[in-house]
Amino acid sequence: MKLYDSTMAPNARRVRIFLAEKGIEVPLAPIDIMAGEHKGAEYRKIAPNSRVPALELDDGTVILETMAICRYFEGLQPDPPLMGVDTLDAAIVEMWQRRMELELFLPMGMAFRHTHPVMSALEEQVPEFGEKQRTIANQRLSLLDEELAGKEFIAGDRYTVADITALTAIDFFKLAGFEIKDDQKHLAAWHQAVSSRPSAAA
Ligand SMILES: N[C@@H](CCC(=O)N[C@@H](CS)C(=O)NCC(=O)O)C(=O)O
Repeated sequence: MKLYDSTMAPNARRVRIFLAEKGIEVPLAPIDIMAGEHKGAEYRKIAPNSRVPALELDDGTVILETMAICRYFEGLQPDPPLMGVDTLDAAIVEMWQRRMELELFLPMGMAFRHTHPVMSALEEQVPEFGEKQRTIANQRLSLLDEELAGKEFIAGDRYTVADITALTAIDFFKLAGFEIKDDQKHLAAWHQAVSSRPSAAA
C-alpha cells in the first residue's frame, strides 16, 4: 500500500491526520505539486485527474478522493471511530463533514486559488470570483463560531472527520488571509483543542 502525498496540500493532510488518529502507518510517496509532478505522465497513470492524495493498494487498485480513502481506513480499522458509531451518528457525521467540505473548505480553497499569486501557476485566476468566495467563507466561519457554542466538537461530543476537514481548511488557508477573529471565542476554543491533539502535527 502506498499513499501519494504532498506535505503542504490540505487534502493530503486530512488523510494524514485521519491515519494519525487511528495509529495507522502507511508508506508515503511524495508528489511535488508546485513542480507540476502531479500533472506528469507517471502520476497520471495513478490519478488521471492530477489530484493528491491517492491511495494505491498492493493489488494495484487506486482510491482517489480524500473521503473515499478515509472511508477505506475506517472500514479496515473502526477504532477509534471517526465517521460515526451507528447509523444515525454516521449520518450526522457525514452531514457535518459535507457541510465543512462544501461550505467552508471549498470557498476558502476557491478564494486561495483565484487570488493568491502562487496559484497562478495552477489556476486561470478570476480574482472577482475569488473575492466573492472569500466573503462566503468568512460568513461560514462566523456561523461555525455560533454552531460550536456549547459543543466540544463539530459533530457533537466526539472528534470526527468533520473536525479534520475544518481544521485543515482553517490552518492551510491562512495563506489566503483567513483567520479566526478575536470575537469568535467558540471557534478559537475548538481550534485550540483540536490543534493540541498529537494528530494535528501530521
Ligand atoms: N476532491 C479531491 C480534491 C483533491 C485536490 O484538489 N487536491 C489538491 C491538493 S489539496 C491538488 O491535488 N491540487 C492540484 C491542482 O490543483 O493542480 C479530494 O477530496 O481528494
